[in-house]
Amino acid sequence: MKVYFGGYIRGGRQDAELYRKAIAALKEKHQVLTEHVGDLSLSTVEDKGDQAIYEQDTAWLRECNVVVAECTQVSLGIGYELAYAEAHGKEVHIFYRSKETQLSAMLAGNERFHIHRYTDESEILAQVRNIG
Ligand code: 6K6
Repeated sequence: MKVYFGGYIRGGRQDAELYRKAIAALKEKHQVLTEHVGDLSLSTVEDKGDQAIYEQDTAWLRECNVVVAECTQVSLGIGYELAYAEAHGKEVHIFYRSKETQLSAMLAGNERFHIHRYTDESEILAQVRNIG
């Protein structure tokens, strides 16, 4: 399957290493369209420009089969992506550390979303390997 992985970017990159490992686990069985989300070497300031990012990411959201999003950190970009994915009928998996955050009711209350709580890295890696 083609996977769109979404993670927090402009607000901070504190979970980028975790995203990189989750993407690597997904790549054991799937194609991941958004590997840059886990790339710590990429700058969040000098990127390719907002319009190009928006056009590319929405094209990948239309192309993918499944969306996987890590939502422990609050991100407007991910919230937008999840609504866009739902509007396009995509399967959506949301992961978050329930000890650190209370997930927005707009995600937790949506029965079309698959919500996964986890506590540590080994748990999310096992959970993403179960997708598909
Ligand atoms: C820097 C580091 C990695 O990529 C970059 C360049 N910037 C972006 N490139 C591609 N997608 C982006 C970029 N900034 C945000 N996005 C998309 O929005 C990603 O798909 C994320 O899932 C989401 C994060 O939004 P914010 O609001 O946390 O930035």
